[in-house]
Amino acid sequence: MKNIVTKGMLVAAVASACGYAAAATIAPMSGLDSTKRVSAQGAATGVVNTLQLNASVTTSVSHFAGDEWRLTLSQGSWASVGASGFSVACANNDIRLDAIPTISGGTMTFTVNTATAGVQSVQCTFTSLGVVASSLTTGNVRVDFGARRSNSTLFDRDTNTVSTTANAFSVASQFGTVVVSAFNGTVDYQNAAGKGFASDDSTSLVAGNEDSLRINFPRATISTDYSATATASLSVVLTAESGKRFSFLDANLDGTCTADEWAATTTSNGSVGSTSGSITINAACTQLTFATTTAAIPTTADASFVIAVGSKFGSPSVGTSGATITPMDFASTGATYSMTKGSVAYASSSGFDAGVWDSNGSEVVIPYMPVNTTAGTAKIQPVVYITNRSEVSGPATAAIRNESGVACTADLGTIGANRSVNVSTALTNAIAACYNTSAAATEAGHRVNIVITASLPSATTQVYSGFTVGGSSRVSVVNSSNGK
Ligand SMILES: [Ca+2]
Ligand SMILES: [Ca+2]
Ligand SMILES: [Ca+2]
Repeated sequence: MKNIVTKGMLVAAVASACGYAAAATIAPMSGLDSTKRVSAQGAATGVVNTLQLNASVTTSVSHFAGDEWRLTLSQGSWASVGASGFSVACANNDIRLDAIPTISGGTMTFTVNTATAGVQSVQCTFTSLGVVASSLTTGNVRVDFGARRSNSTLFDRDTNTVSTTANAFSVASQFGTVVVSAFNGTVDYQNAAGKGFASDDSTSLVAGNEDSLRINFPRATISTDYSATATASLSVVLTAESGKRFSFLDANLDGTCTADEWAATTTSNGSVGSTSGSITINAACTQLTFATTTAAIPTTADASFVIAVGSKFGSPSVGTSGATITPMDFASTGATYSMTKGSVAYASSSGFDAGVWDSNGSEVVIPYMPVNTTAGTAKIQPVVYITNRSEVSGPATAAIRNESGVACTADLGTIGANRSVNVSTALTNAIAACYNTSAAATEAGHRVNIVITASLPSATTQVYSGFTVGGSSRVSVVNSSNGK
């Protein structure tokens, strides 16, 4: 039978020299390769259907007609006797066992038909004990011997815990530990108007600068027999950070994405590539799905799958078609992969961290700003303008901290190209919402540090900062953009 593999082992029950009753021994026979490791993936998907063991049991006590013998398999199930070409014979016919044992999962139970009275050391050879490959789980595949008299419920005759156990072979994954190299790109606002990444991972999958996600499926550090080979199906699903979208792949900027919109050469700057397979995107532009039926299965070499995302243009600018890349922090469990063959998962993750895209936009620090929202002469009102002297339009936010170190954020809206935008009210409202929790706090006012981050080129972004007291008496406050 082409798909049946035979191994040999010895199950020996030997008498102890000091008269200790029934010390049985199981050990690999000469010729048994108990170091063999069967691929769990190959066994699960039919690379081998049935593995066979040859086993030998040598008794150390007398056995009797009506006794039962049991061979117990760990990590899997016995195949039916008929399927494996099984036979059993004992030396000199001093013991005769039923030719057809009772098999239930990993237990195989024989009834002793006849036994020569007074004979204690009888060797019985079991040939072609079949193991169902698809039933195997990883670990050492062990056979335990035990016998019982007809008046006993336990198979503890002619046994002890050490010598009546033998490892036949082991089952191990042919995969090593899967490694994910996550996204880590910087959306470039300094030279690419936010439409490309600052550097190129050079995967050759995207013409311009791209950032890439790599899933490495390494082969196991130990060799396995009956390994699955060739190809499997692989699916990778990438979900955008909550509330954000892969809008740079929306080539016609109509708010929805289609499977191949990024292929448009005249309307799209965004580009996606992968080492094989097809790529689809959902209509909401929030989920990318990569699928292939030809993913290499790691056998003698590692296999990897790469997804690259970025700009198809080497130097995109404000005039390049398409939207900017939205910086995002992919959720720690926002991406999945699954390599399968039929219904068997070779390797999978129900959720992994796909990394982060940050940006190199402009950052301006206002080290100190007093704020007091009390009405009247005590009122201190920040006055902050962001000036953008570039052709790029981009969003701005503020990260604020008070004297107690409590963080607060403010959305400062979009700063259009070539203009100054007054963000004073947005800042003041955010500070009031974050910190004014009591009348006393309002009266005492706040002293805060403000860091403004804008998706704009640094060289052409300036901030004016100051404040008014009681509605007049404007005072300038130094910030890190002064002097530009
Ligand atoms: Ca490239
Ligand atoms: Ca990268
Ligand atoms: Ca669209």
